Amino acid sequence: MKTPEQLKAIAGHFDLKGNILEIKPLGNGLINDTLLVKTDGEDNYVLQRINNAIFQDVELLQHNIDCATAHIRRKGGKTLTFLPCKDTGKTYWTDGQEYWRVSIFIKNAYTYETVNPKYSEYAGEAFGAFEAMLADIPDTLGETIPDFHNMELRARQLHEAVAADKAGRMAEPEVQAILKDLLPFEEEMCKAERMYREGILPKRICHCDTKVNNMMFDDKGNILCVIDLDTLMPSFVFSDFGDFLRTAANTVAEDDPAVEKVDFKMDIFEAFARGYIKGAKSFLTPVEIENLPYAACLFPYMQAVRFFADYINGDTYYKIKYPEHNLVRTRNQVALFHAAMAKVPAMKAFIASLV
Ligand code: GN1
Ligand code: MG
Repeated sequence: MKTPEQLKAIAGHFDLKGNILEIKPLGNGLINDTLLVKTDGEDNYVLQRINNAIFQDVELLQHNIDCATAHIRRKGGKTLTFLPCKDTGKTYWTDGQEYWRVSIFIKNAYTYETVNPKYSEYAGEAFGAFEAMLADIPDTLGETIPDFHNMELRARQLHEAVAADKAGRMAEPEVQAILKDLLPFEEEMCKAERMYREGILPKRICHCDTKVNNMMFDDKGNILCVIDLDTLMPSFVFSDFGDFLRTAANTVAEDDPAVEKVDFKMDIFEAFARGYIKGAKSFLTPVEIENLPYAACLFPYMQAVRFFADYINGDTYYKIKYPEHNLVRTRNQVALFHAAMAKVPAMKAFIASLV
């Protein structure tokens, strides 16, 4: 952990206005370290250490973000503002080991861990509009984590984790039971990659981390801006549709140990789908629309596989708060996956009623 003086010195590499009063932790991301920099000036700032073990190409990461935020701003949309580093002009600073960046803290904004149907519809429209806005970006963006939402890769990583059994956890009966529960769905869940190879499913610039808490609202429920742009990259629209519902339609948090309480909320699905199709109708193809119910199942499944593989590997990826945290998350996401699968016919009927 850094001392307040060290943090101040890091923030000092950027052109902040005002004097720094205080630097304290902010939010609850699982990957980067995020801090709030309070100043006596007009703006406060967000200081972040980019986890470069996970985002290994920070240059590409910030290139994507610079291009996307500039494009959104050109179109009159609201987005994050990153400050250039005083020495290099780049939107990050590095000492060769750690990577840091600073953005302007958005005032009077609220983030939520849960949403009601009304906010969910706003969020759907906002994420749809976000993708629509980036649909004609002139720059080439790269994958900041290669094959990030590629289910075939995630499945392979699980199989590798099982084979290596680095943490000796394959001996746990529950681990065996979860594996048995997940495997029969693997092929079906990999269908997006197959459709892509067949040329019937496109990749577009997506956000790829549309968790509820990555969207900022004002006090009236208007969307101020989409945040956490690290995973902005070419992907299937299923990423943004599915990952929002994975967090928003779950009756409980993704790491709630009370699996019996997990359910997939259809009112949230309906509201979000209505908003999303409205925001994204300018570019969505029939194949994309038809497969939105699949996306709603794919993301709990993929997240279950990712948490599970991390548990089997000995917790090397996600931050954990207690030893079984990744196992608890896995159980929760498996339950959500089954709950969503049970609602596929209802989801399909609803989507058909919209288009
Ligand atoms: C990570 O850091 P955070 O919480 O925004 C992860 C997402 C997962 C999510 C699960 C780069 O996001 O893909 O869905 O945790 N981000 C990365 O809560 O792996
Ligand atoms: Mg986040």
